Amino acid sequence: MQLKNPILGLCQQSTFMLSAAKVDQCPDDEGFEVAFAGRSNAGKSSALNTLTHASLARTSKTPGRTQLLNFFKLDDERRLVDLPGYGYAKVPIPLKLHWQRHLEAYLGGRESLKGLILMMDIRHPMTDFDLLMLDWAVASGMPMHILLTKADKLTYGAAKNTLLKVQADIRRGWGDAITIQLFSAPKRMGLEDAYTVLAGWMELADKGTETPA
Ligand SMILES: Nc1nc2c(ncn2[C@@H]2O[C@H](COP(=O)(O)OP(=O)(O)OP(=O)(O)O)[C@@H](O)[C@H]2O)c(=O)[nH]1
Ligand SMILES: [Mg+2]
Repeated sequence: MQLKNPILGLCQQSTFMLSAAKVDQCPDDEGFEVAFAGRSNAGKSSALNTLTHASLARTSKTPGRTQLLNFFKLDDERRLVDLPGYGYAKVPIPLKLHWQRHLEAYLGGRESLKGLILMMDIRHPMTDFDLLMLDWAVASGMPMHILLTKADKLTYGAAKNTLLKVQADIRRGWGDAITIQLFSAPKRMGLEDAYTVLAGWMELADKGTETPA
């Protein structure tokens, strides 16, 4: 059977590549990279694991767990990146400053970064960190797609209402280029939409249905 979306096959075969404590430890800045950003505990690692059908990224009940830039290889030119959680109060200040510097250097300087997936806990959307990231994405012309995570924590109706409200706020404040959807890791909700976004950014959208020349 042919996979409808080739990104699925790549995600299923993804492997851990390396952890970088600093920008100069990142893999060569070539090809296509998509980074998963969000406030600490928003569900970045869980979303990444659900999309890759593997337990590649470490998840934790303790916010602030991901403290390195973790790279996952999809193929020779494509990577996903789990970014460290941002804004966790209990992380010591020097470590916070260290991460802020390196995250900013990564986001600002990474040529191969094709898009940013921003995770927001559906029960606490639009934190100060999220607003900063939205501003940054618009100012730098970086494509952004938002996952409202932990949608399983609300009834479907309440989740849908939150989606519509946050979507309207974002359109008003940041324009309609930024897309948004519901997501749940345990329920595996929202996978198809997320794959479509990844495939588009990684220029894989049409290859699966191409007829050979
Ligand atoms: N119910 C539910 N829980 C989730 C979901 N996604 C994540 N969680 C839980 O939320 C907690 C944090 O998830 P992580 O994926 O580790 O969050 P993170 O954003 O990577 O956190 P840091 O790396 O610390 O910044 C864990 O206990 C997860 O099991 C979801 O969709 N539904
Ligand atoms: Mg994490």
